[in-house]
Amino acid sequence: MSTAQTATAIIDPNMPDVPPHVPKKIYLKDYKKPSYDVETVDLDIKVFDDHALVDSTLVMHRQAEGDLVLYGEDVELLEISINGEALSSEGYSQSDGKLTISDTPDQLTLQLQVRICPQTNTALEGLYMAGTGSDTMFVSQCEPEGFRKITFYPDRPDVLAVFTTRLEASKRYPTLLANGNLIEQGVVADAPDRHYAIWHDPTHKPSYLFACVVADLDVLTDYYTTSEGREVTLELYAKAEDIDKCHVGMQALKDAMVWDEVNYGRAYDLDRYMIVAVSQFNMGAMENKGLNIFNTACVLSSPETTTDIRSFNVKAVIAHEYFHNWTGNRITCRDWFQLCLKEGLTVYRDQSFSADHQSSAVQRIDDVSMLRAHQFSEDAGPLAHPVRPESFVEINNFYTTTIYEKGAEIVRMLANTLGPEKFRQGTDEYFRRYDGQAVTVEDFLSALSVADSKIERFIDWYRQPGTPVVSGHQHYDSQAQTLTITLSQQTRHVAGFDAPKPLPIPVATALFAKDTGAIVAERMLLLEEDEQVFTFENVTSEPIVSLLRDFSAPVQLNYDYHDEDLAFLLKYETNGFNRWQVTQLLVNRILLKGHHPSIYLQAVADTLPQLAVDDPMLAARLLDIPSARELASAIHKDYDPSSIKQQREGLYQQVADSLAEQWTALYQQLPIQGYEDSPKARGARALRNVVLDMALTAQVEGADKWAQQQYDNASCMTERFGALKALVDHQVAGVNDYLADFYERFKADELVIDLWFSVQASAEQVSTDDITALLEHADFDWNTPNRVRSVISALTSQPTVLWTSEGLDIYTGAIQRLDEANPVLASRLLQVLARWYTLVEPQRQMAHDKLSALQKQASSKHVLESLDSVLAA
Ligand code: 0A1
Ligand code: ZN
Repeated sequence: MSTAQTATAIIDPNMPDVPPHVPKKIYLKDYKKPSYDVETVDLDIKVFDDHALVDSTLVMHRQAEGDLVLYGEDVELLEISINGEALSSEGYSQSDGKLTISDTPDQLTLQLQVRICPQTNTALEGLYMAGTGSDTMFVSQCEPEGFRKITFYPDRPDVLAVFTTRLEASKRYPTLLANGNLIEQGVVADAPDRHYAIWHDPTHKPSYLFACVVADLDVLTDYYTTSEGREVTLELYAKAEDIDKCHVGMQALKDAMVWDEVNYGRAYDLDRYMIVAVSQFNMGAMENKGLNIFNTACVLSSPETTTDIRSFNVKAVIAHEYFHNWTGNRITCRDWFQLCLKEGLTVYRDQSFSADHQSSAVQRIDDVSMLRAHQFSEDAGPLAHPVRPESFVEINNFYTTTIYEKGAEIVRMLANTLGPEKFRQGTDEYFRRYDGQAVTVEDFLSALSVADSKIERFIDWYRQPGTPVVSGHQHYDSQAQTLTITLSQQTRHVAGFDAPKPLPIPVATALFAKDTGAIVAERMLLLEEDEQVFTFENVTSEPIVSLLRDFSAPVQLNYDYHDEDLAFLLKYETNGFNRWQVTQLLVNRILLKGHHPSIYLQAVADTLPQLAVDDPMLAARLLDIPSARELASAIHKDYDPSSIKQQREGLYQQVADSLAEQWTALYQQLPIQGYEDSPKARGARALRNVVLDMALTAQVEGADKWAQQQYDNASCMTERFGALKALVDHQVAGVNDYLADFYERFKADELVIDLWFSVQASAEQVSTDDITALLEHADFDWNTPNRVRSVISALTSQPTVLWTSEGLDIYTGAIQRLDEANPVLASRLLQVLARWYTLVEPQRQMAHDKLSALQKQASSKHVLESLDSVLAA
């Protein structure tokens, strides 16, 4: 059989021989069905002190021509047999992480025994040991290709099987969990200090959704009855000292279960839903079937230790993982090129859930800020890729904001284009048609197009990289009483892709009467050509136009507004997102185009007092000045971090000074009261922290004391940490005592100590010496991604420090150090440097040299692939 016919043919067979350090690309166009399907898998995982043994029995049948191919990495093969007959080493071949067996029967039972070493697995993929000393646990992480680090397996998402898992370990680890239902447990015969548990998952699932946990954890239990009458036991597992921080997550889980029933008609399908909190985890959380594994930062929450922002994020991540049960698990991806199929749709669903639990305008503002700061800059740089990529070397490098957040924006456009009823009709059809299957983006669009065939035109959004720029102007004809709006679109041509085509862009539009501020017309314009003219009839006087309301498409908008028009919209727009949007436009014009700030300052002064009463959270956002990093993403050449910092600080100072009179009144209007978890209370806390920072900036008399008192009398972490951040950023006298106090109070709580590290590492005045000192602190730990991010990622919020020789040495040094130990994390850190080439000289050359030096040292394909792209800029 030729290799082109095997399952492995997704690796380009035409690739010339390349030096080993240049990783091989895999192409979507080469997709081939696997030659074998797996009906059932029986796993037996025995964990010992310094290794684990994994026995597996796979019942398989042929579904296409080709050899039987299994993937395996860092696994030592001890035994292999087919239909009970042991294979000698001539019976199979092993190379490049693949085990290939030729001339196999159509129906077979494959048995394997392998040895793995979770104790030395620092990559946090496969089965790994988390923790140290007597405080350890074993956890799995299989998405995307981690299962092959547990045993040899046809580890690809289009192979779906029924798993039965036996776990065996010392009784020091009383918690033995795997997917599905617990069917048996007991003591191991001949080894009374060891016990086992057997779990059976009746659903067909790909190996990336497999999970197991061997640990000593407490559990918070609750119950939920689904709309179909199923009694579900809900269990949240955490260390004993953290179990009281699981209530927020448990409530969020129940809320998410109701929400999915009401909004998508989707009920849960097993009798048990488990969540396990682990402190060493590369990402936020993982949706394994019936057994989610969560980074502690995304599941633990209590008012005393968790800020409102993080607590809200906990709820969103719980919902996200729960929603995956239908969008990802029951309907999964045919191959990893389709990652956005599950992620874009699930992010859209979690964003909608969150919007139902706070002001929908604030939710949209936060989602769009994130998209603009991270995804727009990714799309503008050398790591730009389509939402559905066509090739990759290492799929781990594609868990990007493009696939997640831009993917969600596409689903949002589809939902808005269809309207709620048709979108529901379309998603119902998607679930009906593809339940239990591994499918593609085309399948998704084809199901939605049952509701309206124009949906299929959106496929180009999945294929084309780059952020479209929509430009427009208007013409009012007073004779004809018509307003014409001309819109055009342009997308940059990204090397390696076809010339860009015009995309269908929904532009939500409203016309406002200049005299009354009332809306006189509202329409969704669908821009589908390079340029189009839209006419509004019976417009009796020239209106102010508000475009892209609620951010109806992920594009950049250039419209010939006067600053006064924007100030008008801040006053009269009814869409909260667009009110915020105009303040951001004004700020951008001041900072990047030199506009005079007076109109902006006046507009904010006029709006703030009332908004602070009506919607304090929106008021807090209104004072946003885009971060240095977001501003940098709009600069394509000669980016000078110090000049951006200066201008940004200058404008911030002007806002603070010009409203100096108001801060005292506003701060006092928002007194510290007992803790309450409502949108209004969260809004008041957010605004109070912003006002405190403004007051300190304006050197309002007594503001130092407000910060100290807020710290001392805080009712919750949002207040205490807000005060600490203000004390640190403004170097208020006694700040070191406050930092020491914070450390002493919370030193037993890793997540709070992460905050302690990050508030210092991202401080306005931080120096590279400070960063080095933090890295040398006894509590710093390279093996815990949250801790690494609390210093290394925090540094990226101070570009004037990051883009210095010492700053880059620290940052690239961290990547180098993690390259082998944890390549997923190393590569994610590296991707943040992608826009180095926009820097002004001599920083540009210096950044280039440091990245080239890193390239010479790096060895993981994750880091090498990212460096290849990043250096090609
Ligand atoms: N599917 C998860 C994200 C995730 C991806 C990779 C991981 O390990 C390398 C872990 C989690 C989600 O979307 O929530
Ligand atoms: Zn996800």
